[in-house]
Order: sequence, then structure tokens, then C-alpha cells
Amino acid sequence: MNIITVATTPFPGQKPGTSGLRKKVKVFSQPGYLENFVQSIFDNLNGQQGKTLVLGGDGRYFNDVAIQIILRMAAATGFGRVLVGQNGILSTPAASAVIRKRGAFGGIILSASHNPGGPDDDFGIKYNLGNGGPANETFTDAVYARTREISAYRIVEPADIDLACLGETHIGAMRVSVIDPVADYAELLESLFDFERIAGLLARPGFRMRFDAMHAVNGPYAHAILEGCLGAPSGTVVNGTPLPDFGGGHPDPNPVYAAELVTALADPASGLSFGAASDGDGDRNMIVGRSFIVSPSDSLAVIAANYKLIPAYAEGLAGVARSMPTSCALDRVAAELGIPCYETPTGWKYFGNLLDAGKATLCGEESAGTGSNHLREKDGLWAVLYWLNILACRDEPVDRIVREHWRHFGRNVYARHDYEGIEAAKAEILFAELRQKLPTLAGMEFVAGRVKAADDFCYTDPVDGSRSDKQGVRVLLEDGSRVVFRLSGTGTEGATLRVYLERYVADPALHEIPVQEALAPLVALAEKVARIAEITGRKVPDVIS
Ligand code: G16
Repeated sequence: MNIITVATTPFPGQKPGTSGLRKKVKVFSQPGYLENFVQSIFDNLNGQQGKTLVLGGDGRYFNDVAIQIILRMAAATGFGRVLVGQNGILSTPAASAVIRKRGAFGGIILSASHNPGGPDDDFGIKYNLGNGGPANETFTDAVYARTREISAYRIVEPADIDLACLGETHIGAMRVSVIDPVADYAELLESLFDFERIAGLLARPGFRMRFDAMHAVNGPYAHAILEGCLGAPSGTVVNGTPLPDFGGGHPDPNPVYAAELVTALADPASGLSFGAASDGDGDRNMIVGRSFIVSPSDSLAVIAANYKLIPAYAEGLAGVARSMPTSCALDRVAAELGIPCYETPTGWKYFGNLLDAGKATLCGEESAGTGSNHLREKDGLWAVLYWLNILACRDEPVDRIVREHWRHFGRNVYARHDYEGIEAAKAEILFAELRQKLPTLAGMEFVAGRVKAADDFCYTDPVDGSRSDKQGVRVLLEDGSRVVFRLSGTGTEGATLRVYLERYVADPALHEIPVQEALAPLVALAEKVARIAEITGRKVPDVIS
């Protein structure tokens, strides 16, 4: 095996965001760009020689090219074996499952998640540790530092591996095993849920579900698990073939980008009673009932409240965790169960320590991610099976389950407003002003109520004591309502401002007030405090979810 050392110079801006490095394909395909980043990851590993690396992605444009390069670089850095998904496919949760089950040293996942794919769209890469979870900030900071001083990368000669065929081959001394991307993951899910009962539900004449894979990675997983293992009628999974450009769609399971599914569930003629969707890399989920969309924060709270129905969790939850902007509905469930509820910054990587230390069993985020200690990634199909297991046991429609949850715990009315692709300089001005105002806000009166406190969220990890600052500006009102401002860490164009709005409504008589009406005073407060329209020129958000 001939290892070639190629001289290179740093590319600016290779700083991993909320979940790895995400850039346009055009940026990633510059000669040396991917190589520099991968070498910077490898330069920060210690002891990988002879060990196993897991490699795969969501099948988006450039996935195939990147995998061949990474295989050759993995051989040059001394990995003993790479487990790569057939056709380069591994959903993010499946990659986490394979890393954990096979005791791999780590993994590289190629995805830009819910962002669109294609020659003009997005690509991404991240490194996961041996626990199956995304590397922490200390590691990603070190990778970034390395990208700024890199002068050479190491690669072996071209050796295009046929990823279409399952089986073993070699690059020099390194074994390359092309594996079934679904098997390990499906086996894990089967060990958590009551498959027999779910299969019974799917066979009931009055029950019909649709899973929209959005032409993204979960197609093969959903076909195998829902229609294969669980016997759902064929046709249950739609848009089930992964395409490099997701069929031109935006693989983000929210009411805007998965509108077709929402419309179908609102049409009685469709006969559908349950709908679900997942994103580009299969870790996000959306749950839809008849004319009823379950907000991700509510979904998380319902999942936690119904843990007794699920075989894997029935014995009890050690604790639960949510990202800071996620609604406090989960906290109310935790309080009733008498278990801790941890509040972390946005980013699944922050749950890793809590899960590893056995402090949390379930966790989730407003950004449509839910998961548990079975993996160290959020898991789209896991959430769908969890809901199916609940439905199979309770024999009630989705909307009734959520409404009963509200009646019992009160409703945390919630919405997220996204202003996409605003000029980065304008976003900076907005946050600089906002941060400057923070000390003056407490005690101020707005139509929405009086401000109790205002701060910039900072987190100290209860396991290793590491600290993360500036994780979102919070304006907290005396009645428990909140407005949170954050910049997305996953966008690739300009800046995306996220404004999270939440109001707690205890009185069941008020639970059906339209969300936007209930939150209008908070929207006004957000505008007054942050001057969004004035600074960015945007009068309305691009996406409300
Ligand atoms: C990633 C992280 C999530 C996080 C989300 C936030 O999701 O894995 O834990 O909640 O980003 O995105 P943003 O910074 O844009 O608000 P994904 O699904 O893109 O990997």
C-alpha cells in the first residue's frame, strides 16, 4: 500500500456547527477541501491504528465521491477495518447503532441532515465517538484548530471500492466490509418495542398509516421495518427511494416541507389515521394525527408520560433531558414522575454525557428530534415506533392522546419562527444589540407580561464540568412564558434567526385557541426587544413550525 503525502494549505471557515461541518457541495468539492477536514479529524484521534471505523451517509449528492476519498484516507491513517453501508448508505441513527454494536473506534457520517441536496445544495460531515454519539465541543474545536494550520494530508492510491455488493475487500492492509445498512438497527428497534402489538395495530381494518420518507435515507429502513418486520401494507411508505437530491424537495419533516402528508391526514377520504415523516439522514421525525400535527415538544412530553407502555422503558426513567429552546412540557411530566429534567444547549452532542452516565433515559429537542439511551443520536423511526406502540396500547387517536395530555399537565403553547438566509452582518448587529439590552429587561412590562429575567443561556455539563456559553438569549416572563433568540448552527447560507415562543396555558377551556393567537403578545415582545423587522428587513418569518 503506497501512502501519498499531499501538500495542502488551510481553507478558511472549516468550523463545525451544531452538528458537524455543513457547506455547499461546491465548497466541499474543491480539491483538498474534504481531505483537509478529514485529515484534521484523524490528526485529533489517538490510537486508531488497527481499529474499526464506521462510514456511511444519507446518500445525498457527493456522498459516493466523499466515501471513496475517506476510505483511502482511513487506510493511510492506519484503521484496520472500515464498516461501510451498502451503496454508502447509513442513516445517522443506524450509524450510531453500528458503532455501538460492533464496538467500533468511531464513525464518520456524511449528511447535511434536513438541508436540501444536489450539486447546488448542501453536504456535511461529522465524526462520532466510540459511544456512537457526536464528538463533543472540545474535539470539534480541536479539529477546527487543526484545519487552520494543516499543511499535508495522507491518502493511498485510488482504489475505487464497489459499494453495491455486500462483502469484504481490502485497501492495502485495511479491510473494507460493505454491510447491510438496516440489519443492526432493525434488530435494536425490535428489542425495544412490542412488535407483535404494533403489527396487530397495523393489521386493524380501521387503522391506516402513511410514512413519508421524503426521498431520503429512511426509505429502505421504513420499508424493511414497517412493511417488512411489522407487516404494514405495501404502499404505507411513500417517497421511499433515497435520491441524491431528495427529488428536489427539502427533506425537513415540518408542516411546510411535509405539507403533502399533512394534507393527506386532513382529508377524510384518505382513510389515514396516523402519519409520520423523517428527514434527510433519518434522525428527525414528525408525527401527524387526523387533522392534527403533534409539535415536537409535545411529542417528547407525551413519549415521556407514556413510558410504562413501552417494554424497554417500562421499569422506569432515570431522568429526561431537553434542549433549552424546547418547551417546558417535558419538565411538567418529569416533575410528576419525580425524576430530574436536564436543560442542555441545542445539539444532540450535549445529551451524550447524560446518557452515558445513566442520568437521562429519554431526551429530545424542539427541532423534531427524540431519542433515548438506546443510541447516542436522535432517532426518527424510533419515535414513530414509540408512537405506534402507544397507539397500539391505548387504542385512541393521536389528537385525543395529546389533548388528554394537555388536560392533565396544562398546555405549553409553542411555536418557532425562522428567518432564513438573512445577512450575517445584520444578524450580528441584532444579537449585539440584544445582548446589550439584557441587563435592562428584568422588570419591564409588555402586553405579554412582566419580564422576570433575561440572560444568555450558559450550560455547565453536570458530568464533566465543561462549560458552554452564549447558547441563546432568553427573555423569561413572570407567568412562565418565554421568548428565546438563537442563530441556527446548521444553515449554510447567511444566518438563520430562530425565535422560539412559549406560553403556558393551564385552563383546558383555552387549549384550543389557535397557536398564533395565543402567542401574538410574545411575537410583539420579540419584535420590540430584538427589532427584527427593522434590522433584517423581514416582516414575517419564512417558516413557522
Ligand atoms: C442538528 C443537531 C440537533 C439540533 C439541530 C439544531 O440537527 O443534531 O441536535 O437541535 O441541529 O439546528 P439549528 O442549530 O439549525 O437550530 P440535525 O438534524 O440538523 O443534525
